[in-house]
Formats: sequence, structure tokens, C-alpha cells
Amino acid sequence: MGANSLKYAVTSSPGDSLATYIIGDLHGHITDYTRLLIAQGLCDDKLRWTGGEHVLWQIGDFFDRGPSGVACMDLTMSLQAQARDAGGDVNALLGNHELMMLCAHRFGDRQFNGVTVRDIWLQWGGIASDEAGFGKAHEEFIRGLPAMVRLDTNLLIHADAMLYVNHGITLDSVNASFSALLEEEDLDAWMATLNGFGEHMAFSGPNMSGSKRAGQFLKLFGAGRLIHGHTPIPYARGVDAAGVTRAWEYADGLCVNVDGGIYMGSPGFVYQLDD
Ligand SMILES: [Mn+2]
Repeated sequence: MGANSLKYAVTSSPGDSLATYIIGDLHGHITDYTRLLIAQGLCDDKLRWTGGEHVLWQIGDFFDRGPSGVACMDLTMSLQAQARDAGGDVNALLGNHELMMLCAHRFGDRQFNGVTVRDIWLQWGGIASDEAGFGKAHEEFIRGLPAMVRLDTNLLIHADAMLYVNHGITLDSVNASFSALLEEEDLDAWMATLNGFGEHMAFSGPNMSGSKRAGQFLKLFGAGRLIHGHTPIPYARGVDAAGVTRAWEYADGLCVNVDGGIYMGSPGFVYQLDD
């Protein structure tokens, strides 16, 4: 077992009453992020961590489509330092928009299929002011993000997509593969992975095929329930975003989608694990 397995496979002690909170895809919506954190008692209006020893995970996709992904990441980094001082933690998963942001930062002027990487990023919803504000600290933070985490029997991944199994069939090997990708100079490797994130709703197929697939996926990674973002609930369910105020459990209870679709107009929500 490597350091990552200790860090990213967490088993809580019996009887502890500490909560784990999860917030879905922010896509630059810093005002909603701040409001949700304050309402949950995780920070005050001066943006000081008030969550004590509780734990917060952000499911990935800080960037693109909304006002300031950089502000969302800055706040997360600040709260992470404060929470760790208090015996708690704040962390995040690697989302495809973090990958795309870093890819644009590194290879912006390079061509891919006759288009610059920067233009591909802008087509994906890239926000020009994020490009200006993105620096070394953000790059380092993204480098430290796991693609997959197991918290007791819950498996956290960003996307409801099968691409993870192309990267490995154990938690450690998946995370090692994504870490290696972040150091990769081969643009094709980045684009192949980003392309894999084009898949959505891998676990919601008809006639129980989704739950069967979810069960196999969970068994592979030694978990009983899958928590993900990436596919906005209003899109997945065909409902109005403004009314989406809680996580969506599906696939026979095996999967929980925590992406309320803030960028589509959902007020968002904080999901408490084993609530
Ligand atoms: Mn995503």
C-alpha cells in the first residue's frame, strides 16, 4: 500500500460523530459556493473556517461556465489550510474542467486538430479572466487532487463515466495514472482523457443495466455506493434547475448524483454523507 492508499482510502473510527460534507460542480459560481458554506456552518461571512474537525469534499469542476473558477479554488485552498489547522479537512476531486484548465494553461498555443488548445478550452466554457488569475498555486493544488477517493464504503469520483477503468482497476492505480497524466508532455494523452469525460450517465441505463454496471464498478473498487457529479441533475432528470435542492439517489440506491447544476440555475446544496 502506497501513501495514496492511506490518504485516499479513509475508514472512520466507530462512534465518531464527525460529518463529511460534499459540494458538487461549482463552475465558477463563487457567490453560491460562499452562501452554501455559510448556511452549512462551514465558514463565516469573513470566510473563516468554522467547520472544526468536520470534512468537506468538493466533487470537481471548479472552473468554466461561471464567473470565477479561480475564486472558487482560492477559497477552497484557504479553507483547506484553516481546516487542517483545526483538525478538519477540505479537499477536492480532479474534475475534467481542472484538467482542461491546466491543459490550456500549459499548451494554450499548441494546435490540436487545427485549433489552438486555448480555443478548445474557450469552447468548453473557459472564462478569460480565469486564465489571467490562474497561477502556480492553482497548478500545485490541482496536482494534489485525487481522481478517486474511498470514504468508508463510499466511492467518490467526479464523473459518471467509465473512463476511470481505462486508467486502472484499483484506487491507487487510477490515482497514479491521473497524477502521471498531469506531468505528461504529450497533448494527445490529455485530449484522449478529456474525450473520455464526454461520457455521462454511465450508471443510469434502462432495465437495470445502469445499476448492474454501477455494481460491477463499485465491486472493482471495493465500495458499496458511488457519489459523483459531472452530469447536472436537471439535465439527467429533465427537470427545472431552480427546483433542484438536493442530491439524486438512483441506480437502485447505488449511485448519488451531487451536481445540482448551479450553472443552469440551481441554488445548489450541501450533501451530507450518510445523512
Ligand atoms: Mn465534469
